[in-house]
Parts: sequence; C-alpha cells; structure tokens
Amino acid sequence: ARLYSEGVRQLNTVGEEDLAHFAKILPESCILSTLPPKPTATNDELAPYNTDWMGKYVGQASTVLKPKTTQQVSEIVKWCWERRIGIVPQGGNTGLVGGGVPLKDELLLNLGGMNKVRSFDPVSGVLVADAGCILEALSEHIAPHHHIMPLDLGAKGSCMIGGNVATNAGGLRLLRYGSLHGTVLGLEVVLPDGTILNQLSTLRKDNTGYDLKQLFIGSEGTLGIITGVSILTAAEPQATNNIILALPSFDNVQPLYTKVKRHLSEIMSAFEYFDRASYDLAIKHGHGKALSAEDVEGAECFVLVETSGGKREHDEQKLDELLETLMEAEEPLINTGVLSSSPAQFASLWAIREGITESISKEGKPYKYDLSVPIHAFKDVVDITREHLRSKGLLREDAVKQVMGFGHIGDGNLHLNIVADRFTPEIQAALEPFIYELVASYKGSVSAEHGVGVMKAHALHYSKDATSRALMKRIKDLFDERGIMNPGKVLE
Ligand code: FAD
Ligand code: 2HG
Ligand code: ZN
Repeated sequence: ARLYSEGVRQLNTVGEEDLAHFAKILPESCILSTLPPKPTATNDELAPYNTDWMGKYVGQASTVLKPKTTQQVSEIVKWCWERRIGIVPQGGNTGLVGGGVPLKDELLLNLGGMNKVRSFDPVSGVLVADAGCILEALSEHIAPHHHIMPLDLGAKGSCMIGGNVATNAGGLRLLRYGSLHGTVLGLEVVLPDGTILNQLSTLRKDNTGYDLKQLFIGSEGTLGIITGVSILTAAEPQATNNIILALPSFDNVQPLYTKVKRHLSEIMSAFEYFDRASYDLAIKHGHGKALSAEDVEGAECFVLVETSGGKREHDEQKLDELLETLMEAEEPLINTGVLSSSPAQFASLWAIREGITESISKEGKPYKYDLSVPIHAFKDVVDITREHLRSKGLLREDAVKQVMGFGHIGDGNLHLNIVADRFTPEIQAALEPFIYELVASYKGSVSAEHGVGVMKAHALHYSKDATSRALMKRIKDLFDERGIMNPGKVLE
C-alpha cells in the first residue's frame, strides 16, 4: 500500500493485503474494488461513490466497503487504524460541501447497507435506527403510528439519518422542532481505533456528566462513524396547511415575518423565502405548479408559510383572517396569497420551494454558499455578489448565468447560489474570499447547516476565532490522533 501525507500525517492507501483482510470480515457482495489482481468493480461502477451530488468534487477511491453491522464496521476501522488507512464515511452522498467523497484514494465506507429500524416506541415517540436508513423510509415507517420525523429536507429520498446527524442537517422543520442537537437522544459510534461507543440512550433526560454524543452531531465523519441513531420523533399534527405569499419588495419580508408570527403564533411551522429568480427556475424545471400570471405579476420575492396545528377549521380560519388582514391593509405588505385547498396543492406549493436546489443543478453548475446572516441582509448579499461578478465581466451566458437567494427566514439562513455554465478557476477566484469577507462583515456564519466538508476547511477562521479552532484541533487529536477519519475535511 502506497504512503501519502495528509497534513502532517502519513496515511496508507488500501492494498492487496488489506483487501484480503476485508474479505474475512465482509461477504464478497459488500466489497467493490478496482484493485488487481482480482478487481470486483470497474471505475464506472465506483464513479457514483466517488462523485458528489453537484458533480463538483471527485475522489479516486479504489475500494468501497458496504458493511451491514456495527461489528463489521468496528473490525474494518480497527484494521485501518492499525494500518493507518484513511477512511471516508458516506451516507446518501447528498452533502453539498464535498465531505462525503474522498480527496485522494481513501477507503470509502458506505453505510447504505445498514438500513434496519431497531425499535420504535409509539408512546414516547423514540425511534432507534441504523445510520444507513433513508430519511423518507423512516418517515414512512412511523407514519402509521401518527408520528413524523423532526427534520425534513429536499434530499429526503436519498439522504440517510447517519448523514443527517453527521452534518447536523437543518432543513424545513427546524423552526418548529429545533435542531438535531435537541432531538437526537443517543448515538452508537465506531471510534477511529475501532472501539464501539454505545450511547444509544432513549432517555429524554440524562445529566450524567459531559454529553459526548453532541460532539458527533455535525462532526462530518471526522471523529468516528455513526452506526446507530436514537431520535425523538414528533406527534403528527392533526392539520397542516400552507400558503405562498407574493411580495412586491424584499423590504416587506421582515415586517411580514413579524406580523405572521404574531397572528399565527403556535400554529406557524415554517417560514421559507425565495426570490423571483429561484421561483422562475423551479417552475421552468417542472417543480410544483406555476401560480397564475396574475399572482406572480410584480412579485420580487415569495414566502411560503406552513401551519401545523390541532384543528383544521381553527387553522384555516386563522390563515383566512391573516390573508384578509394582509390584503386589506392600507399599505399591503403582499400582492397576493395562494392558499392551498387540497393535499395535492399543499404538496405542489412545497414542491416549488423544495425543488429549487434540483432546478439549479438542471440549469447549470452550482456554486453554493450556505450562510447565516441577519434577515435584513438576505437581498443585499445576493445583489452585492451579483454586482461583484458583473464588475469582473463574469455575468454572461458562458460564465455565470444567474445569482439567486432563498432559504430559511426563521433560522436566519440564506442559500446564496451562483449558477454557472461550468466550474472554472476564474469564477471561483471571484467568489472567494469575497463572499466569506462579506459574511464576516455581518458577523455571520460561513456554514449555517450544510457543514464545512472540504469546501470550507480553509475558511473556518471567518466564523470561528483562533481559540475555538485550536480547541477543535485538540478534540480531533483526542479521538483520532492518527488522522484516519475523513482526512482533510472540516479542519485543514
Ligand atoms: P453524505 O452526503 O453521504 O455525507 C455528508 C457528510 O457526513 C460527509 O462528511 C460524510 O463523511 C459524513 N457522514 C455520512 N454518514 C456518516 C456516518 N454514518 N457517520 C459519520 N459520518 C458520516 N441540508 C440541510 O441541512 N438542509 C436542507 O434543507 C438540505 N436540503 C438539501 C436538498 C437537496 C436537494 C440536497 C441534494 C441536499 C440538501 N441538504 C440539506 C444537504 C444534505 O442533504 C444534508 O447535509 C444531508 O444531511 C446529508 O446526508 P447524506 O446521508 O447524504 O450524507
Ligand atoms: C435547502 O434549503 C437546502 O433547500 C439546499 O439547504 C440549499 O441548494 C442549496 O443551496
Ligand atoms: Zn437549507
């Protein structure tokens, strides 16, 4: 096995002897390798594992292992620890910061084979599942028991619960159910030396010392491999409704948020924002049904509000009254509102918002900046970036096609997306560090919910001071002094 250096550490790649050992741990069908003398897969077969969702980051793993049990993960990791082989844990590979694909030819450990629900208690709502369970499959599993997952994302059909925890994914329900730091009750983790850390608690309360599991939430595979997750699910709301509001100006978003929050109070469960370019692109690529020409005329941006409550008539009445108040105001904050009147329309309104990310990838190559900035700055950040690209002569069909913004208003999380014809060093150089400096000027965060991955490892200092970064490095060393877990990600 070849030696290579990652930072200050020397790591080995997978060789013949390692493969022979893995064959003792896993059945043949769980090993994909292009290595001679007996390759079990082609480069084409490994390409989907080596390439990230955006097609922006491409690794060169020669071997992908797909274990089915925690014990198998532990034995593989123990071997890699002893042999100093770099490992990249991978779930659904929907991450947007290049964290789930190798930088070089690390061993790729895909958790997709660990996909069993271990238990669900319909009284407490606590679900315990293997890390490789797909988020949507878990929703379907608990739906007959009238429970819902506390998180929901556009990637639900592919992303896995272990990947969600590893990235501390936010998504569309965070406003109502809070972050995974609150809803994850326990984790089972294989540590970098192969030891199994069993903290798969189902207790709501447990103050017996340091809450170690929190360190793994958002650790992006750099501290260990999450193999099991215990999570508190929520009782299914009796009634859900949604409405899209068309605004003549972005300036109205903040007063609207204040008004809607006050009016809907406990039943408001989402307040999502998208600008006109995002709406147009989602519709162009077939996500959701277009609103009428009348409804979108003169709209600079849109807001999708969802309610989740206990009584349909009560919630509908509140939404009707809200719409009436908004429309009849002397200086209305909105042009119009489209209230869903059937489950199909409810889904269609959500499809517009959830489809933006996919529509961007259908239109071109995405540069994504997932930022925490003050709500009032959402539009400025997009406009300033667009003008900056224009001043560099890059706003043209064969370079940057569009600059757009959408995101989670309630969480102060803006998704700035730059849609390019292709990824080029020139566009990259125009965007960074420009955007990071802009975010730092607002005292914002360069990663709100997608994580750091490889994309932002060099940019941590824009949002974390030297003391914090030094402590993070010490924590990494404490768990993984050999540096085998997801090398080159999160920390440089
Ligand atoms: P992967 O992409 O496979 O991995 C992500 C990171 O976690 C990598 O660093 C990987 O090494 C690590 N990892 C994965 N599994 C494990 C494990 N078992 N143990 C240890 N480390 C592991 N994100 C949001 O926060 N909010 C959104 O609303 C949202 N919407 C999205 C919509 C679309 C269409 C897409 C494509 C992505 C979206 N994302 C969103 C980003 C992404 O889906 C989430 O980050 C998701 O949680 C990643 O899960 P995954 O299983 O695909 O992980
Ligand atoms: C969302 O909120 C996701 O839709 C993806 O976090 C954001 O594509 C993006 O930039
Ligand atoms: Zn998001």
